Amino acid sequence: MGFVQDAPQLPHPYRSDRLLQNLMARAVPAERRAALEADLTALGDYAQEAWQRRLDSTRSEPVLTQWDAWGQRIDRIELTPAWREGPLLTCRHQVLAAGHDARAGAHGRLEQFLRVYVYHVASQFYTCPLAMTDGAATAIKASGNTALIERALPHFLAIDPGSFWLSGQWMTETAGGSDVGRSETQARQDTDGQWRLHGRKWFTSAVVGEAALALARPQGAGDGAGALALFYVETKHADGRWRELRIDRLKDKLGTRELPTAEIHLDGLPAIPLGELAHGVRQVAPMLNVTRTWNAVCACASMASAIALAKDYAQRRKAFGHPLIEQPLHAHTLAGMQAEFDGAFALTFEVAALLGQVEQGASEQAPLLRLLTPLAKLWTGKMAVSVCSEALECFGGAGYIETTGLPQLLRDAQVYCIWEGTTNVLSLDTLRALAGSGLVPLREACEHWLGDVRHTATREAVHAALDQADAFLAHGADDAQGSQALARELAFTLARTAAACLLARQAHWMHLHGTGEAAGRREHAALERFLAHGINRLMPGRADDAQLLASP
Ligand code: MFK
Repeated sequence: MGFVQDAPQLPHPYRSDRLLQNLMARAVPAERRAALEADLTALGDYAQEAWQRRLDSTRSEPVLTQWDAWGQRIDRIELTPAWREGPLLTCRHQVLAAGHDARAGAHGRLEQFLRVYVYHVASQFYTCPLAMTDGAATAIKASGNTALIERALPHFLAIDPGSFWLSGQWMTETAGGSDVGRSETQARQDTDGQWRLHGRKWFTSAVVGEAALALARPQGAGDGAGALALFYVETKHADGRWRELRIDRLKDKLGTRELPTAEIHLDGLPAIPLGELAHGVRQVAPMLNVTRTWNAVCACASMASAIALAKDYAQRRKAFGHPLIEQPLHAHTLAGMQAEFDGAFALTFEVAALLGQVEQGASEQAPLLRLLTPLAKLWTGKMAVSVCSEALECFGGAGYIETTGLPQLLRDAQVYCIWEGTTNVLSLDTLRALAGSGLVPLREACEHWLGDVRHTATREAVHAALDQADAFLAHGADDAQGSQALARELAFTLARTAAACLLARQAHWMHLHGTGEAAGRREHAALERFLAHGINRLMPGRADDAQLLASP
């Protein structure tokens, strides 16, 4: 047999991840690191085993069986091995509970999301229902509904797999994905006061949860989003049978195929209102902001895997007499991906840290968190697709071959910019977040992050981008249509501006606290390259979209 190429090996996602280790050194208190390191090491071991298992076994997907042999409706879903292992890993390593652990104080969220980052790819998107469970716990806490807090949170935040419950988030209907105000599901009240839900939910990722938060229109309420209410439901009887719901089918999706996303009918499912019987979108917003943070962290995790595999392969694969890593253009391509990723990682974990601070009482940071959350979500979602696509190209034809495990990275990545709000929905949410204090919270944060950083190029680029964004917003006050049309460019500009400051802060910190002569050089190179790609994405004038889209 002729030459056979070595397969790429997935490096340990914690032990070999310098960004992650540097972040821990800077942001996690020394006395909290040992427990976190033990979990990250174990989850990283699991990730490497899972990658090998993926290559060594035939890929499996969830299977829905609706009827048993005797005609009984059962709606049984068989899960993949990684999904069956999910509750144990989640509880043993506190992937979810760590974010709500009062002993961790403001660091809890950061520590939680570091675990999510290492676990995500191996979990086969079991992290999706974990995100929703986390979001549900957060929304229920925010509602102040003590009965539900006592009923659901001990299950959602359990560290014992035997009592752990997953929660879904049931919003999307055939009439409305982004525009949930068109929801048709009705909530009707029995004579004894019990609310029951009737209707159809069109994208329930993942349906296997024991509970869910669902939007529905109370009978007699008017049209529109303001009239929707938010309800808590439990999906199963004590013996495991489904309550008043049917699973119509599992979705046939481009990616995330191990995740059982379903279409369901609610046939009078008992439901408990979280709070007032209106303004359900406002009540579900804390959940959306948490799941959007998960989305950003998981997008980063997918990019980290793709880049790590491409870098590993570049050492193994030779072409034209040299390993790929020694070919200048290949190295330049990889380095560009790495620099963009460094920026995305910095912004995403700043959001994770801020979430913990705001939840622990730093309310002065709330406007900044409100703005950075959609920015991190939309930017990392889009970037994950381009980085994973570029990573596949680094393997040539092998990157296009299913059994290398690589194409799945790209197919899965496409979901990040769709679910939990598309790029455009999140761009419009950015305008909503700016409506209060404009750019003031971001300007102040940029100054704070830059601190005594002396890198003139960063300061100039950041100030220029912020000035242009301010001018855009001032103009937008007179031209709402125009500012909506360019909301995406604005959002990318703001995300990149924040990321540039955070990269500069990290480079400065490494320069001061890193070990060895080269301390901070790698981070400085990432900053320079990131700046070279440009921060400002705003167009110089208003686009004439109507002309371009006019029919012949
Ligand atoms: C592995 C990764 C993990 C990720 C988990 C994956 C789960 C995947 C499953 C799904 O994808 S579930 C479907 C997700 N669907 C969405 O995310 C819906 C997308 N659409 C939006 O986000 C719209 O912007 C929204 C429905 C929120 C807009 O609805 P409206 O009715 O036009 O909202 P409106 O009137 O602007 O806002 C209503 C209230 O909510 C306002 O407050 P007030 O009532 O006090 O005025 C808003 O300020 C507030 N609000 C809206 N978005 C908010 C928010 N508040 C805080 N944060 C936000 N993000």
